[in-house]
Amino acid sequence: MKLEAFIFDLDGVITDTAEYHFLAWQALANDMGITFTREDNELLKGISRMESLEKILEIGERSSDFSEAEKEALASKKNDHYLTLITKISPSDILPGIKELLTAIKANGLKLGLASASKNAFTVMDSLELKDDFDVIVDAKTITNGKPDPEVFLTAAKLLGVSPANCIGVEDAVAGVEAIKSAGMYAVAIGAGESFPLADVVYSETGELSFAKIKGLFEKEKGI
Ligand code: B16
Ligand code: MG
Repeated sequence: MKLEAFIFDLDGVITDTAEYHFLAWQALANDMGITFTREDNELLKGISRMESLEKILEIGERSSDFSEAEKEALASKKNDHYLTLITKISPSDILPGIKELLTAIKANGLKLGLASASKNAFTVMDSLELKDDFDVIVDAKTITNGKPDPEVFLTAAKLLGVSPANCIGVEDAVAGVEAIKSAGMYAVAIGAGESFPLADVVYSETGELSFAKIKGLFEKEKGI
């Protein structure tokens, strides 16, 4: 057993697209007369576009008001707005500490994977100029079951040719941490400690991530 790879979530870990998802969902909710708060938005992190819409309709008690075709149109409208919000994304939007962590991972000969629930992951990674730094990118278009199912993390490990037990997953969503743990990986969470009882370690901000510290904690846990 030895550390072989890091597998990162995208939205909320590598860059703060979570804010743009929130703004686009909030605008759509407002149009429908539904109040959608930042607190509500926490429920949407890491889950798919359609599941997110379903949750918003639940919040507004309008779950039975729309046909499947109408829901598709609403989700599309949100995505069009989201795409306009992310046009300005550039490498300066990479969250603090991430570039340094990616550099240290590569310098130590480990593999790098991305496991995102977003269908826009390639677009965002391209804008951040990070696409070529990753050995594999698995997004929502590649998989059948979204987080908290482990499929996206297991697919990344398989494509990297590493055992899940030798991987560290990094996530900002409760559903994402659940997916990492179900995949049998070591879980690093970003956010409020009390939100992540399943995580192996929690940091409140990406700026606190340190390759040496995380590797040390992983090795201690595994008794290496
Ligand atoms: P899209 P991640 C997830 O990405 C987001 O956290 C989640 O809020 C969003 O609903 C989901 O992607 C789908 O995104 O509408 O772009 O396909 O955090 O897993 O990288
Ligand atoms: Mg995320």
